[in-house]
Amino acid sequence: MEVKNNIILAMDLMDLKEAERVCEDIKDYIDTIKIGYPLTLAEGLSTIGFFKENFGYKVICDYKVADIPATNEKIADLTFDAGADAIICHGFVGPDSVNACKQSAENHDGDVFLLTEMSHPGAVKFLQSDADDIAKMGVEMGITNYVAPSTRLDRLSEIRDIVGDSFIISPGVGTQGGDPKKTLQYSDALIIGRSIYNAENPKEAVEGILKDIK
Ligand code: OMP
Repeated sequence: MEVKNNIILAMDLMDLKEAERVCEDIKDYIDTIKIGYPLTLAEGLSTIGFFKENFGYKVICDYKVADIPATNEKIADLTFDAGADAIICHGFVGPDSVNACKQSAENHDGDVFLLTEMSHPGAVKFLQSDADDIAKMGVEMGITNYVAPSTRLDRLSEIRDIVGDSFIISPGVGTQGGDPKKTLQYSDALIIGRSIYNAENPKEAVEGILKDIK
């Protein structure tokens, strides 16, 4: 996946009108948006098509799919049928569940992103100890897209070593404390939400980040 300016907007506003206003503001700089449960549950699955049709965005659906294979397949099929370009799934559920998302992605000409370690402090308690194995499993399965944290650069660097030249996208920049430029030493694109969509001037916020990473 190509991501313009190495920035993916995490659109977690829960009002489509507000989301549209932010997207209008930053559309010259951004061509890839990530939507998750907040906006989807508030406004529906049709928001995927809304962003594609009105802004031409590539849409990554962050549903952190983590169920048995049969249920994962249903979730992923619905997501791709609604127009998503990619879906994020959890790895801790094991290869059969991840494979259900991968198969669905392949059937729809889409991408699957495997979430390895998460960016928040609580991820240290359970997920961190398994994150390298999750990434190794992804490599064995032929997965070429990963999500790994900008908030722990040592961990991001280890995951980069494991997944080689796969595509990594990294959340945690800005509000969660991650540094954009340092993150891009290991990662291909930044996932950024609140520091853009909550900014008084989202366009200036993006311009500020771009200045930082150039
Ligand atoms: P901000 O913290 O507002 O920039 O948003 C970060 C976005 O990335 C949110 O949509 C989170 O749900 C998401 N995210 C994380 O923050 N940490 C992770 O480990 C994984 C994700 C994700 O899968 O996108």
